[in-house]
Amino acid sequence: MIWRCRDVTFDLTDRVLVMGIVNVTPDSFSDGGRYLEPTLAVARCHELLAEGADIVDLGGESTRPGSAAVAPDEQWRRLEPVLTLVMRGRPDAVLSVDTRSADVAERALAAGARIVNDVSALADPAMAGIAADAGAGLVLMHMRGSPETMQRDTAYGDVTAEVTQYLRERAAAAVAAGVAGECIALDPGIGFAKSAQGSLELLARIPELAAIGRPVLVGASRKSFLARLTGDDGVPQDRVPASLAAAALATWQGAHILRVHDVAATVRAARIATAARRAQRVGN
Ligand code: HH2
Repeated sequence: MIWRCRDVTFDLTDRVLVMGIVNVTPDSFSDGGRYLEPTLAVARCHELLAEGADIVDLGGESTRPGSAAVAPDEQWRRLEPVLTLVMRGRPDAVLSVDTRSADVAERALAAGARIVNDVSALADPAMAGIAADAGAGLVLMHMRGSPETMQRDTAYGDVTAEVTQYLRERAAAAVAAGVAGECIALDPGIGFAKSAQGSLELLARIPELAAIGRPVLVGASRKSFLARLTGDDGVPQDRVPASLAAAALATWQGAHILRVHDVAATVRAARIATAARRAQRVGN
C-alpha cells in the first residue's frame, strides 16, 4: 500500500502515519483561537514536526458541528503566511490543507502543500482537477450535508456499509476526473453526521473500509463521542487519554493515517499497536 503526495510517496505497508492538526481559526472545537496569530501557528507546525508528525494539516475553517462556512479569501488570508513560512524553513515538510474550496486548495498547492484534505469529498466541482494537476494527495471524507446541519442526520441502517459504499463512489469520481488512484486516501468522517455509537462502530470496522484498497485516515482526536463514552463532561483537552485509546484501536484495526492534536503521545501509542500487529503476523 502506497500513498503518493506529489514528490513524496509514503509506504504504508507496515506503518501508520501521524497527521498533526493546526487550525488557524478563531473557533475550532479544540484549538480555536490558539494559532490564529501566524507566528504561533508556524511555531506549532515546527513543534508537531519535531514531535514526529509525518504530515501537518492546516485548516482555515472550522468544520465542527454547527459551524458556518468561511469564505475562500478569508481562509487563504489565515493560511497563506503560515504555509509560506513553514515551507521556507522546512521545504521537506509534508503539509496538507484542510479545505472544501478548490480555490484555497489551488493556492495552497502553489505555495508547496502536498495534500488536499477535503471533508466534503469533492463538493466543489473544480477540486478533483486541481488535485489531479498537482499530483497531490487527496483525502476524501464521508459526511452528510454540511457541518452546519450534519448532526441532525445521524441515523443509518448500517453505518459502515453506507460509508464504505459512499467512499468507494467518491474515489471512483475522483479517478474519473483524473486523480491517480494511488493519490487517494479515504476517511469515514468520525463525528461528521454520526452518533457516538456510529463513530464507535466505524472505528471497530475499519477493515471493511480498508478493503476498498486505499489508505484509511481516522480523525477521532478529542472528539465529543469519546466524552460520551467515558462520561467526561470537561473540555476537549481532557479527552487526550481517550483519544490515545482510539488511535491505538484504529491502528490495530488497520488504519493508515491518524489525524490528531497530540502528536508526541499518539506516535507512542501507534508504535505499540503497530508492533502488536507485527507480532500477530509473526505468531500466525
Ligand atoms: N475532523 C475535523 C476537521 N477536519 N478532516 C478529516 N479528513 N477527518 C476528520 O475527522 C476531520 C477533518 C474536525 O476537527 P478539528 O480540525 O480539530 O476541528 P475544527 O473542524 O473545529 O477546526
